[in-house]
Amino acid sequence: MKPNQIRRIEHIYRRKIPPQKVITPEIARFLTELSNEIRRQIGILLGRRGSVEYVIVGDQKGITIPDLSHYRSGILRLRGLRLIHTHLQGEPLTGEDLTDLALLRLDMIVALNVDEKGSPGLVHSAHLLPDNPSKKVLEINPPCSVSHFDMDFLKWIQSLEDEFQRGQKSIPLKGAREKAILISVGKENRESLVNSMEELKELAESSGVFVVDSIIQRPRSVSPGTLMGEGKLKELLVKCMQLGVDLIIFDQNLTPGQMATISDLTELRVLDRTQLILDIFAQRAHTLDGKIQVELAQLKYLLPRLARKTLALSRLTGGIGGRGPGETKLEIDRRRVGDRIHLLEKEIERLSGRREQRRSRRSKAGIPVLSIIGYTNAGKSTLFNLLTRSRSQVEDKLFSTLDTATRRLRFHNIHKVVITDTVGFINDLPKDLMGAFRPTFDELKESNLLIHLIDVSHPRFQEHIESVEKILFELKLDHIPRLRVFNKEDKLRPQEKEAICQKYGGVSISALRPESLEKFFLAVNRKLWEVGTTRNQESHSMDGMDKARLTNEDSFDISNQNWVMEERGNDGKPSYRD
Ligand SMILES: Nc1nc2c(ncn2[C@@H]2O[C@H](COP(=O)(O)OP(=O)(O)OP(=O)(O)O)[C@@H](O)[C@H]2O)c(=O)[nH]1
Ligand SMILES: [Mg+2]
Repeated sequence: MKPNQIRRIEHIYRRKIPPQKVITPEIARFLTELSNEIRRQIGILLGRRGSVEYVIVGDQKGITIPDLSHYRSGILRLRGLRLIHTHLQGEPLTGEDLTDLALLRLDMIVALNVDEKGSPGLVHSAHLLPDNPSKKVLEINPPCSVSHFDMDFLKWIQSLEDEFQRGQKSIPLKGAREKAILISVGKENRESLVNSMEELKELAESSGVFVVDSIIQRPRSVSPGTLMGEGKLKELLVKCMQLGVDLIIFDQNLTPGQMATISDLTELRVLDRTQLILDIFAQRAHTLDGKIQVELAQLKYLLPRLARKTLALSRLTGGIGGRGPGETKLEIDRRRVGDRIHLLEKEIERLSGRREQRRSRRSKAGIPVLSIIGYTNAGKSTLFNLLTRSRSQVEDKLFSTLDTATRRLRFHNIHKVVITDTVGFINDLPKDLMGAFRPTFDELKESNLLIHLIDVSHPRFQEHIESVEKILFELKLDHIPRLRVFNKEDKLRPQEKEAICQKYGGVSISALRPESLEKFFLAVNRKLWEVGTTRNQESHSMDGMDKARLTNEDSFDISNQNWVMEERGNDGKPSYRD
């Protein structure tokens, strides 16, 4: 470009447009003439007061808009900038123009055609739309000449913003902490994506999120950088603005790169499945062990994501996903995170040493250990409470139990047993969480019997069984004798529960009905004392008398002292003491 052309371009910054006008015919002419002369597109970004905030010179086909992320924060608002730019080949707004409009949340985008003499031709314009019944994202106005392009811009933009706000407020939080849109992008069959999404929704709700919408996409090819294509991302962003949502949660686990790209592009807070689970754990961690384990898992997951100091991370430090246990602030500093991880690992080691001692004392005493395990929300704590008459947290939420609770009982007034309630499992249990919770899982290794509790009323209980058994295998717990117990039988018809017990092998109960536990006690009895376990030093099989007593006296009523609490701690707290 010639010096005088550069000077003229620089002069554009000094111009001001009356706030009521989108653009004046004088500036339009100035831009088209100059653009025609240099054969490049020229764009200006105008603020609400009519000041020229940026001047951009592109090439013949397009312009590149600079990073505007610092400009007017607040993802749910329009940017407060409109883009006016020239089009040299008489073309209307392009796909790219409309993507910019959405991703940058511009007040308006205007393409000014340049005719062959360099004068302004047709004006093409578009703007984003607030929530509307036809679910349209944006409005493209009919093209017109500059002189006809006349509106009170200030009044118009204010009413547009008001409408956006009304739309955002139309979805109340209903007691939740925040709103989110859930997204799943994958090539699996639709059914498995839908099922997994269903579970993500439960997870989100358990974490206190109100799910505004969930979007499942099965593209022919998954875009490696952003998972969803740019077009879909654009629609999603506008939807978020329309509905007042600034959090999106992916059902898939995102790579550090994907997470950074998506949150840079959209400026939304982005979480994935693992982070959501970690967040729930962070909310539920109450004991020192639990807090340390969760913090370690969070930091390990976060560490590779700290390589780039992105917006994503600075945004992660507040609210969901950024919650460290015990209000621990997550340091955005790799080295310090590394140090902290090291410290936590040592602390976990120290604590597991203490557990080890406790365990060995227990095993010397020869008391068999029964552990209730199973998919989250199966009813483990309910059963534990029923058996031990304690009051561990029971909730219709995923992962309501995080800390292991242990009680001693006396079985049939003869046998002492230790019974534990444990953290629930879930499909794709995050790797870092498994690692951090290893001491908890290691405790399960000492069990003489794993009570695998299954919510038989769940439509996908078979998948739950598979997930749990896969995790048991991964944790090297699959050699421990196991009893499948189908819980919530009260929700099934009698024939149904019989058929399931037959098919999968096990007994059915309802942890809400003590009278339903008869077969369960018999089965435990058989597993522990009749077959006899090598680890159980007290093991002896019951003689005929005992068995007769067990069955005849309806002795499975908890209240008749067949299972006697030997030791009780404060409610809800692990009470096992040696
Ligand atoms: N209908 C019915 N509901 C049950 C039964 N057992 C438990 N529930 C309910 O299932 C929900 C989950 O129970 P919890 O005992 O918290 O389940 P959990 O397996 O400990 O769950 P996490 O600790 O979150 O993994 C609660 O709302 C219970 O009231 C049952 O036999 N029948
Ligand atoms: Mg529980």
